[in-house]
Parts: sequence; C-alpha cells; structure tokens
Amino acid sequence: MASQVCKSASRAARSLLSASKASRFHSQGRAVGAAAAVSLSAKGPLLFSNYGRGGSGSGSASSWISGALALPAAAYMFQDQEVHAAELERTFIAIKPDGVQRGLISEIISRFERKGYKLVGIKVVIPSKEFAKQHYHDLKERPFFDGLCDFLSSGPVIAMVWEGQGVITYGRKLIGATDPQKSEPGTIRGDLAVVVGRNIIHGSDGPETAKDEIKLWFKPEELVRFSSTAEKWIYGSN
Ligand code: DAT
Ligand code: MG
Repeated sequence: MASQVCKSASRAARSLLSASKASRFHSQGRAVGAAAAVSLSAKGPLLFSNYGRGGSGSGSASSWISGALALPAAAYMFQDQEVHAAELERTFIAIKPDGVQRGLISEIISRFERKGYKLVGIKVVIPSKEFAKQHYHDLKERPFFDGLCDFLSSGPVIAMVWEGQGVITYGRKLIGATDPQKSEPGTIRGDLAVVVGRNIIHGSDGPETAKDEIKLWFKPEELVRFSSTAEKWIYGSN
C-alpha cells in the first residue's frame, strides 16, 4: 500500500516536472522557493531584493505602488522579482596596487556599476605579505608566487564584493584574460593594462573561490544588503 502511494506520488512529481518545462509552473515553483528562503531573513515587507545576509531591507510595496488598480501589477512584479532574487550571487573583486596608483579606481568600479552589478562591500587595505600568500595560496608552487605576494602587499588594494546574476563568470569577462597581451579590447585588462605582472585587477574564478575570498577579505557585517531602485529595470522577464 505504502509503496503504491510512493509510486503514484513519484509519477505525479515526474509529470509535474515535465509539465513545468513548458508552463508557468516552473517560475511559480522557483518564486515560492525564493520567497520561503527570503522571508527567513527579511525584517520588513519584501521589496525587490531582500536576500543575502547582513544589513536590513527597506521600503514596502505600498511605498512605490498604491491603489487597488495597481494590485495585479504589484503582485506580478513581486513574484517576478522573487525569481531573480534566488539567482543573484556575489564575487570578490580587488583593484591591485598598480590600478590604485594609476588612478583607475573609478574607471574599474564604473564598468561593474554600469553593467548593472551592485556594490555590497568596499574597503581600502594594504595587505600583509602573509595575507597576500593566503589570498594566492593556490599559486604557491608557481615561480612568480613570491614576487606576486610582494606586489599585492606593496600598497593599497581596493577590496570589493559585487553582487548580481552571473557576476562571478561575467565579472571575469569584464576583467579579461590574465595576460593583458591576450585580453580582448573592451575588457578592463585589455583596455588598461599591458603585462601580466601588472594586470591591475583580481576577480574570483568560481563559486567556491568567491565564497572563500569574500570570507578572507570581509567580515559578514561589512557587507550590506539593500534594494536599488534600478533593479526593476535591470532584472525582469517578459
Ligand atoms: P587571474 O588573476 O586572471 O585569476 P591567476 O589566478 O592565474 O590569474 O594568477 C594570479 C595572478 O598572478 C595574475 O593576475 C597575475 C599573476 N600571474 C599569473 N601568471 C603569471 C605569470 N606567468 N607571470 C607573472 N605573473 C603571473
Ligand atoms: Mg585567479
């Protein structure tokens, strides 16, 4: 009897799953999942991006849409945004001492900002050599490791955390290839750097590295969570 119930339940789940590929069920399912996850940390009514950790959300649905006529639209945008909240991620980006000394801080920040990514943590740090070694620990066997760590600890670094959909992978695209001789024009290294030893910027290369590097450089309370009014124009689907 129990196994019959299990079998029919799993059949039902399978058919729902395949149906979801071609229907709205999929996005509704994700929206419900996201809403459940988000409401654990939200302190007030949910607006666009009450996700992640630290800080506090702000605003309320009634502050930007009011009146009975607006309700169906509000409900639609609310659900739509929840889908996107579930997909957002964070990466660690650092402007190295050469980028700082060359006055490229605002240029580099503006490329991430104009793309639509959100700055959720930033500070100026002169890392110790020990700290630099920790940051670059996966390169410790490489012949340039010692010089690289000397260089990273030679002056101010702008340490940042950027947030947005696909920011880890796309952040690396904005940065360009490790060797600026091979970076495409239009990328940060392609446009602004010439040699590999002075390639001005660091970016996490994957989800695990991003998590580890954010943890190494920032305390959780140094990262903020806030709703940007631009988000409803950056994220959305039709
Ligand atoms: P990326 O910074 O693109 O993630 P990486 O992690 O392989 O590249 O190397 C870290 C840094 O080490 C890189 O930004 C510059 C330096 N580096 C890499 N290869 C080098 C080389 N062959 N000679 C000198 N420095 C190098
Ligand atoms: Mg790297």
